[in-house]
Amino acid sequence: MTLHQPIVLQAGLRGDYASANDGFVVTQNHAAIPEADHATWRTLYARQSALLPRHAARAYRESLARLDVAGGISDFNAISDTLRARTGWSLIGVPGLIPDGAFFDHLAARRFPVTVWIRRPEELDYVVEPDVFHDFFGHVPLLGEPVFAGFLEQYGRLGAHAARIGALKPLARLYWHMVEFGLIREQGAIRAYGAGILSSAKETVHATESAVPRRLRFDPARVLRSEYEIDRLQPTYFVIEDYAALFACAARLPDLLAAARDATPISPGAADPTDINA
Ligand code: HBI
Ligand code: FE
Repeated sequence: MTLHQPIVLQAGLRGDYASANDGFVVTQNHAAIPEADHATWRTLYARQSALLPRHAARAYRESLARLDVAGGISDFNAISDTLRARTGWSLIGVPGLIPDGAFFDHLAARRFPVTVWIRRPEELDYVVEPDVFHDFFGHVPLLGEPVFAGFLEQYGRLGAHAARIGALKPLARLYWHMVEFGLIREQGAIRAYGAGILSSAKETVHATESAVPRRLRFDPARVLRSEYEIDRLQPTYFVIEDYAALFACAARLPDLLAAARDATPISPGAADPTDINA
């Protein structure tokens, strides 16, 4: 998905930005969601959930089961009540991609932006912009995992600092590699927790089972230098041993971001002398 091209609002993006407030929040009119959209959700949910027992991280699977959302697109307010009680996170409706500043501010306040529209049936396998299936099925379950939930808030708090020191690119790489495409080792097996992986049938199998991609031990400095390409299967993944590794990384970000800003980027799929295979 095009998460990191300059977001030119209203030009070319699908959502209804005209009705958004200054935080780019829109009201999710849950009662008005057409039955066809709920049916698209159920189709995507059934296909992806079949892959979870073998490929998804335990915390993701347990949290998704608790949310009980197989039947259709959820009412964000109802889910917020459940999440708030567990980790203090709530969901806000957005028309789609929103500017970095607004995005980071929401994360820093434990508000996760979830797109209010869903892809069309003919887009089942791939949609350019993140829709409610990517945002909700991919990202929301892990907001119920306390340590990851804490990391994501700390991550958001770094947004303003990164913008000030010209390090938004390294910060976006950390999100891409560790929030969208992160892997975790559990009982000796490599499992997916990243939203970009778990919301895509192809990527779920590729990331955890294919012999093609590199799987490297998570090293924050390396991740912050690692460029990526959108709309293709990732050539390199990073593997954590636990979510505490992400939380610890957030505490070091002010120094790491400045160093990564001045370092030579590493091309997608390229090896680096510091690499350690997971
Ligand atoms: N907007 N709605 C939405 N969702 C995102 O994931 C998102 C965004 N705007 C900016 C953005 N992500 C990136 O800056 C981060 O991935 C770093
Ligand atoms: Fe995402």
